[in-house]
Amino acid sequence: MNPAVLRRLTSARGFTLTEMAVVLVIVALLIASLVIPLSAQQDIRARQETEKALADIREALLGYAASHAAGDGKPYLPCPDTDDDGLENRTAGACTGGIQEGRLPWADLGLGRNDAWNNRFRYRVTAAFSNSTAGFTLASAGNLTVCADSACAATIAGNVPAVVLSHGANGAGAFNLSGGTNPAPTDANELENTDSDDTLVSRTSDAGFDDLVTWVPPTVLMNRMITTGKLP
Ligand SMILES: [Ca+2]
Ligand SMILES: [Ca+2]
Repeated sequence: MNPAVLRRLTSARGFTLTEMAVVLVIVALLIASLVIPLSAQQDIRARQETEKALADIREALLGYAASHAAGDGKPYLPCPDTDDDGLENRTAGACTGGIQEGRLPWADLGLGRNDAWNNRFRYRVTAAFSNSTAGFTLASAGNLTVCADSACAATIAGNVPAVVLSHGANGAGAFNLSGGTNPAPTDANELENTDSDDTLVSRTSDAGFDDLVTWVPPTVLMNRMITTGKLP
C-alpha cells in the first residue's frame, strides 16, 4: 500500500478510537444516571422542593412579624391553623384554646400549603411570640428546643420562637389533605416531632427519620425587627 494512504488510514483509525472512547464514557455516564431508580430521583427532587418551600416559609414568618403590629404596637407571629382552612386560630389575642401547634397558617402567609408529598406543614410557636394584644420584645425568649435526637443530648438550637416542619416522604403523623392526621410514626425521633411538646428533632434522614425541619432563630428574628424599625 502507498505509505501516504497507509498513514492516512492509521491516523483516521486512531481518531475513530479516541472518538469511540469519548462516546463510551458518555454512554457509561448515561447508563449510570439511569441506574439510580426513578423513585429515588423523584424522592431527591421532592426533598429539594420541600427544603426550598421551608426556606420560603421561614422568610414569610419574618415578613409576617415585620408587617403585623399587636395592640401595643409590638410585632407578633401567627398562631397555628387548627381547623385546616389555612387561617390562624386566634381568640382574644391568644392562640385559641392555648394551642400553640397545628398546621402552618398557609393562607395567612400566602404560601406553604402542602409539602411535596401533599401533607400540610406542621407549625409550632411560643405563646410569648404569638399574642396579638401584647407583641414580643427584644427580651422575649422562645421556649422551643431543636435537638439532634429524641434523647436531646445535643441541642441544635435553643430559645427558638417558632418551628416549621414537613413529615417527609413517609408522612407519618402529618396533617393530611383530608383534614385528618396520618398514623403516628414508630421512629422515636419522628415521634418527637408529633408529640406537641416544646422539643423537636432535626437530623439527617435515616431508615426511620425523614422529617425536614426549619425554625425561626431568635437572633435572625430580632435582627429583622431592628432593621425594619419594628423594635427598638
Ligand atoms: Ca417523617
Ligand atoms: Ca416533641
